[in-house]
Amino acid sequence: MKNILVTGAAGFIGSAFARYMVAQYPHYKIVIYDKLTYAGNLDNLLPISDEANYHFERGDIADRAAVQRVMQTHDIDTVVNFAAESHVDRSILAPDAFIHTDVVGTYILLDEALKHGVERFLQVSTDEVYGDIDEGLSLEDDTFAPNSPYSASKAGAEHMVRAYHVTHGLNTVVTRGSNTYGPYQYPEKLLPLFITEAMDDKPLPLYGDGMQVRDWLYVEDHVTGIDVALHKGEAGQAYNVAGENQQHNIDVVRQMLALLGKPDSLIKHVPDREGHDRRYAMNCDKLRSLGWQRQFTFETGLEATVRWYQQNEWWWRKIKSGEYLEYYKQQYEARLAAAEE
Ligand code: NAD
Ligand code: TDX
Repeated sequence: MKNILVTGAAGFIGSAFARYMVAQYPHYKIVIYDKLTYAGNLDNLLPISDEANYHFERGDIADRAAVQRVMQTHDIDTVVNFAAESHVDRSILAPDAFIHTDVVGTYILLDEALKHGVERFLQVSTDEVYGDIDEGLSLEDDTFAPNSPYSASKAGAEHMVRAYHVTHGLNTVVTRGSNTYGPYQYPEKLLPLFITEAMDDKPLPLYGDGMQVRDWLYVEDHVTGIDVALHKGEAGQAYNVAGENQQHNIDVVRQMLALLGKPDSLIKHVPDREGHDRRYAMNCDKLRSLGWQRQFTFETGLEATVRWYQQNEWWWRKIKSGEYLEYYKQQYEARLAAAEE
C-alpha cells in the first residue's frame, strides 16, 4: 500500500479517515477524490491541507474518464470508497442521486480499479443493509433486507463488490459501520441537527415515539476499524464495525440536551419517517479478532461531539443556508406543524 485513493473524503467519516491516515502513515500518499456535493466540505480537510502526503482532486466516482485519470496520475494501488449519498430522509425524497453514486459510481470505481490493477479495494458500507433487526445481533453472513432507497443502494453496491471479487478476483474488503457521530458531521443527521437546533432553542423533530434503536459509534473508532480491515482484512470478506452501544433515540437526545443544559421540552414528536427501521444492532467479534478495539465510550464521545459543535459555530452556521434551508423546509415544515407535545 503506497498510493491510496480515498473517495468521498470531504464528507464526515471520509475526512476523519483522511486526517487520521495522513498523520498515521506519512509514507503513504493520500489522494482524496470528491465531487463536493452539498455534503462535501473542504473545511473538513483544512487541518491536513498543507501536509506533503495529502492531495485533493475534485470529481465524480461515476465519471469513468475522470476516475481513470486520477488512478493513472497518482499511480493508485489502493481504493477506499466512502463516496455516497448518505442520508436516508433524502433518499425517500429524491432517490436518483443514490442510484447514480452509490450503485453506478461504485460499479465504475470497481471496474476502473480492476483495469488499473489496484491491489486492494475497501468498500465502506452500513449496518442498514441488514434491515430491521427485532432482536439479537446481525452477523456478517446474515441475509440483506434493506428497507430504504439509501440502504437498498448501499446493498446494491456491496453485491457488485462481491461480484468483482468472485468473478474477477479483485482484492476487496467491506466494512459495515453502525450509526456514526462526532465532529464535522453535516447537520442533517440526528445528533448534529439536534445539537445545533437546540443551541438556538429551536424545536427538535423526533420521529414517531423516539423508541427506535440505533448503535452509536464514535467517528474516530469507526476510522480505526476501517484501518484495521484495510490492512488486515481477508480478501472477499465483510467486517461489522459496531459501537456495541444500542440506545433509543429519545435517550440519546435527552443525554445530548443535558450536556447542553437545554430542556427536554424542545423535543417535539413529529410524524414518523416512512419505512422507518426500528432497530439495528451488530456483532463485531470478527473485526475484533483482527485486533480492533474502540477507544471511546458513548459518554466521552457524546461530550466531545457536543463541545465541538459549541466551539465551532464557524463550521456549521454557514452550512445552514441556501440548499440546506430548502431541504429543512421540505423535510420538517409540515411535520413540525403536525407535532404532538
Ligand atoms: P457524507 O454525506 O458526510 O459524505 C459523503 C461524501 O461523498 C461527500 O464529501 C460528498 O461530496 C461525496 N460524494 C457524494 N457523491 C459523490 C460522487 N458521485 N463522487 C465523488 N464523491 C461524492 O457521508 P458520511 O456520513 O461521511 O458517510 C461516508 C460513508 O460511510 C458512506 O458510504 C456511508 O454510506 C457510510 N456510512 C455512514 C454512516 C454514518 O452514520 N454516517 C454509518 C455507516 C456507513
Ligand atoms: O430529524 C430526525 N429525527 C429523528 O427522529 C432525524 C434526522 C433522525 N431521526 C431518527 C431516525 C433514526 O432512527 O434518528 C435516528 C438516526 O437518524 P439519522 O441520523 O438520519 O441516521 P440513520 O437513518 O439511522 O442512518 C445513519 O446510520 C447508518 C446514517 O445516516 C447512514 O449513512 C448510515 O449508513
